[in-house]
Amino acid sequence: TKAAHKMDWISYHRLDDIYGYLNYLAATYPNLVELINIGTSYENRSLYLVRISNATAPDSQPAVWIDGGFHAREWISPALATYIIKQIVEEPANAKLLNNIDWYIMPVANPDGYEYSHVRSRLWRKTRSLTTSARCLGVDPNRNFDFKWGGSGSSSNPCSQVFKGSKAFSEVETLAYSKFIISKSKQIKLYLTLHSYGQKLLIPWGYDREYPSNFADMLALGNCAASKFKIFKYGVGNKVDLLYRAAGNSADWAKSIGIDYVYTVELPTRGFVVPASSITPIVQDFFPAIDVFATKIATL
Ligand code: ING
Ligand code: ZN
Repeated sequence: TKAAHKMDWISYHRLDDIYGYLNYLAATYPNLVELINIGTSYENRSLYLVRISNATAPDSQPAVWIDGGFHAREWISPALATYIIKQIVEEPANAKLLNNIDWYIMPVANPDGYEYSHVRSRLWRKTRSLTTSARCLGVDPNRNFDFKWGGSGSSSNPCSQVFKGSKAFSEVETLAYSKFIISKSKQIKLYLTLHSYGQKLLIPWGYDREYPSNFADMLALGNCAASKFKIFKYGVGNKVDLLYRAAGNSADWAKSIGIDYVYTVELPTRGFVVPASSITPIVQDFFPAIDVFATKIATL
C-alpha cells in the first residue's frame, strides 16, 4: 500500500506536510526519486532534498539545483519548489524533463525559520540560532555564504534582518547546503534559488556592480525563460542593477564555485504575506520556464 500525503497547491503547508510529500514520492517512485538527508538544522530538524533522475548510473549527466525556503516568511518559494517536484515526478506530460538531467530540489533550506514563521512570527526571515545578543536570534542565510562574506548589504548586528553571522557558514543549514552542492559541483550546471518578492530573475554578482564572464549567456537564457511567463512579466538582469548589493548571498557563492547558470528568482507576490489563492497562478505561470532551462542544460 502506498503512503499517503497531505500536499496540495491551494494552501500553504507546514514542514511535516512537505517532508511527508517527499517521503511519499521516494516510496512511490523508488526508481525516480531519492530522499537525501544532508544534515540537521540548529533546532534538530532534518535537512531534506530530493534527487529526481531516471539514470541508472548516478551523476553521469548534467544536474539542476533548485531551492526554496531560504527566507522563512517567503512561503511561496517552498510552494513553487514542491510544485516543480510534482510536475517532474507525477505529470507524465513532463517526462521529457528527465532526459539527460538529474534534478536536486530542496524545498525548505531553512526549516527552523519556516516553522517559526508558521507558529510564532509570520514575518520571520532568518535562521533561529543563538547570537551574541540574547534578545536577537538568527542569521540571514543569504548573507552567510563564503564568497565576499561580510561585504556591502550585510550587517554584523545580530538584530539586523541581514545579519551575516559570526563567520561564513556559521549556520549548520548553510554549511550542510554548501557541502552538498560542492559534492555535486561537477554535475550542477544550473542553479535556481527561489525567493520573494519582486518579479525578477536576478543574475550575479550581487556583492558589487560586477558581471561574471558569461553574463551575456545568463541574460539570454534568463530572457528566454522569462518570455514563457504569460501572467507575470519578470524583469531580468544583474542583482545590483535591479535590486541592491548583498554580499555573502548563496547565488554569488554558487557562481564562484563554477556553476554556469545561476539565478535568484524573486517571485511575483505583493509583499511576503500572500493569500493561498495566489499559489496556483504563480506556480503554473512559472513552470514553463523550467522547460527552457532544462533544454539548455541537457545539451551542456
Ligand atoms: N531577496 C534576496 C535577499 O537576500 C538578493 C535576494 C540577494 C537580492 C542578493 C539582491 C542581492 O535580499 C529576498 N527577497 O530575500
Ligand atoms: Zn528571500
